[in-house]
Amino acid sequence: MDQRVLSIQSHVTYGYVGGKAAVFPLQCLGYDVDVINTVNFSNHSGYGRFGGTKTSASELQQILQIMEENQLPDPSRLLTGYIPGPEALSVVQEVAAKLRKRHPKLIYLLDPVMGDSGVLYVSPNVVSIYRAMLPLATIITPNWFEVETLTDFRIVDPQSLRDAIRGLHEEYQVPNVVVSSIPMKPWLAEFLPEEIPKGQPTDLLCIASSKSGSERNSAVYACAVPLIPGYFSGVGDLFSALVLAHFDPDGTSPLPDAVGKALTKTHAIVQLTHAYAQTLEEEDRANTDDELDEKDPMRRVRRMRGRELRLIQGQ
Ligand code: PXL
Repeated sequence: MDQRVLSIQSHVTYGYVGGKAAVFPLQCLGYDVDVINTVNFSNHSGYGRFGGTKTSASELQQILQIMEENQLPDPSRLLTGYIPGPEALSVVQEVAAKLRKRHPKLIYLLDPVMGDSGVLYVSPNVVSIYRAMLPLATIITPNWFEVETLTDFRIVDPQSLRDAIRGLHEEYQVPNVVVSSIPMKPWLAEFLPEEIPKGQPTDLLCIASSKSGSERNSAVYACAVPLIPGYFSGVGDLFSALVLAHFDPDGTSPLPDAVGKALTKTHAIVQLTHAYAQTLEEEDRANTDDELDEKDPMRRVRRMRGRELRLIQGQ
């Protein structure tokens, strides 16, 4: 059977974030991808200068309505990412609810893109809408900060981490929770099963937790990935698309297998990108942003350009 994904996330003309990081990998893995752009920007916001438009709620509604009237085929999988405003997110909530009702076996990966490292980069009003959407999802891929924001929990030790994940499974009825790119903290070692290598202090940890309604406890999987220095945009978008693409709950690729494949491939692309960035002029490959950026905005642009994911070269 043909597999069709509806991908609702941002579009940039130049570079690889949002849909530009997700759609090509999905197509390479054999999916037809229907694309709805939530923003239409020149490049990602890390460049400092970026522009274009956000898709309004009524534009989204028009697109979805005509698709419905034309009886275009429904997707078997849904992927939603960066949706910055509450009105547009409410439209996405409606379409997710409709598809879930029509197709109970719909596989919906919801990436609740809200912020990172304590900074919210969407309207605060989207938080409650995401909470209301969680029961529609099959898999969610929040980062650490997004788990804290959704659950209103500060995660400071193994117990608060367990409580936050349990809350997502039980209060919000999410069967599969994947938290990636967690900076390794000493107390996290305690969270890992004995048989899992603890990795290096510089590793990033990925935790996946899977729970069916009838089970009392979730099954938790963890994997440490070597950290590659520098900030690369779009990595989370690529990772989420690959988790969705590889997830096969009734076959050979349940959650831990899908996450393993997605981690391996995402790591390979970041490695390729890092190796490319190393070939650039010294000042264009620096990994930290310093005060010189203020004096020379083009330097920031060159740094960002050199760190666009090498997705095509790594296909
Ligand atoms: O998830 C990364 C991302 C997606 N979309 C847009 C962005 C970014 C990161 O900067 O600017 C528009």
